[in-house]
Amino acid sequence: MKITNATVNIASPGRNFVTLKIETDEGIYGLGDGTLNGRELAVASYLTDHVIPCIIGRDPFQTEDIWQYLYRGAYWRRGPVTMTAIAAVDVALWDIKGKALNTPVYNLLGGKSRDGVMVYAHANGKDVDAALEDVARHKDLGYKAIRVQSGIPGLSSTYGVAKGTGRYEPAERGLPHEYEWSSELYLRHVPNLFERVRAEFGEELHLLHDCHHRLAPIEAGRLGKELEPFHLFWMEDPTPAELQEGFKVIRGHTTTPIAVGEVFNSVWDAHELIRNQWIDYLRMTLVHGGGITHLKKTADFAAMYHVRTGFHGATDLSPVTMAAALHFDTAVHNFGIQEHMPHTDETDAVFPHSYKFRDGMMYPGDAPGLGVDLDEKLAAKYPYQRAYLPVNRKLDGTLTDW
Ligand code: EZ4
Ligand code: CO
Repeated sequence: MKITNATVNIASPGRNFVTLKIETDEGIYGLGDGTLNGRELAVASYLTDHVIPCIIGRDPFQTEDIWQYLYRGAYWRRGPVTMTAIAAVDVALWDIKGKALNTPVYNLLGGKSRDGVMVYAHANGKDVDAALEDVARHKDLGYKAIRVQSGIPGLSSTYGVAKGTGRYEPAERGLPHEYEWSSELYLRHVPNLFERVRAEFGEELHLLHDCHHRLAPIEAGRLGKELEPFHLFWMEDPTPAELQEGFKVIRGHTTTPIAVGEVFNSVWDAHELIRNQWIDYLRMTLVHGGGITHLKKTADFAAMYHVRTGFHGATDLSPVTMAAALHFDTAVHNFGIQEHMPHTDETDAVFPHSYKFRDGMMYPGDAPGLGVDLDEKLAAKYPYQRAYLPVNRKLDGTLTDW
């Protein structure tokens, strides 16, 4: 089998997505997600101008050699644009393999290790009462694990909380919007939020929280310690992770489990975190972490250090990534949990898929390959729209981590 053609589709059904379609001489094609939130066109160009010309004529079954060719062969290694482009190719090739062998991708990764994949939902509200209502709503939908974020008294807006009555979507149309931040106000508020959630819902629900890289390590240590009575499933991205040793400080102060890495793109972003057992869950996922080929090796390495997977699954990860993640989660032994932020109806219509949600769990379905498609005619009705993630400023105007 040979790769004969590859095309990049850029569409905005509810939000922007970049999708790679790789075609073969046997009529089988595969899909890969190349969406990098707020930087979509850079990946599209990397694919169209630099990657696609190099893969035409190759054997699509050679996922290992093609991965090495695009990684080592580029000389310039790593980085989110490069690794997202490599991931798009890699995932599309696994899709082709599954279709060619007439089997779901999970069977190529070790087969089913579990019947279903536990997912967590996002609950949020402008204040604690509204957040509690949203937790109740998600519990009624069947979720067994729920991430809780709420507005912070004294701040006009914050990460994870919907602005109006609509759903929360981090990227906003136009140029970057500016948000306010104060770690002091945040640290004062969050323990109260979780005290109220546990008092109302008891111990059974798994509770998660995303600090979204805003704290210094010692502040994160304090928060983790104060959250201990509420038994969180995890505290996510407590501090920016360029300095991997920062997590040693956090670990020294709290038993609240730590998840990190939705912005990672290589095992080298996490190898100190993993081998020193400073984290419990790794969030680096297929689309930004070099695809199935690199994540499988990373997950196997993490397993030796009791680190489990907790894949990023926000709306900027397209249904192609969601499908691929569910196959991976079904097969990999050290699966922990999968994030689930449902896509809009427009997105779901452009990407018909066989995965399903039922009673707090998701299932990849048994279609050959990934079980997801791209309706190119419908996608053409939704042209790309410029959108960015917000930026964050402290109350005195200093730019800080969003
Ligand atoms: O901010 O996906 O845990 N989920 C998250 C997301 C990220 C966005 C960035 O593109 O942190 O909301
Ligand atoms: Co996050």
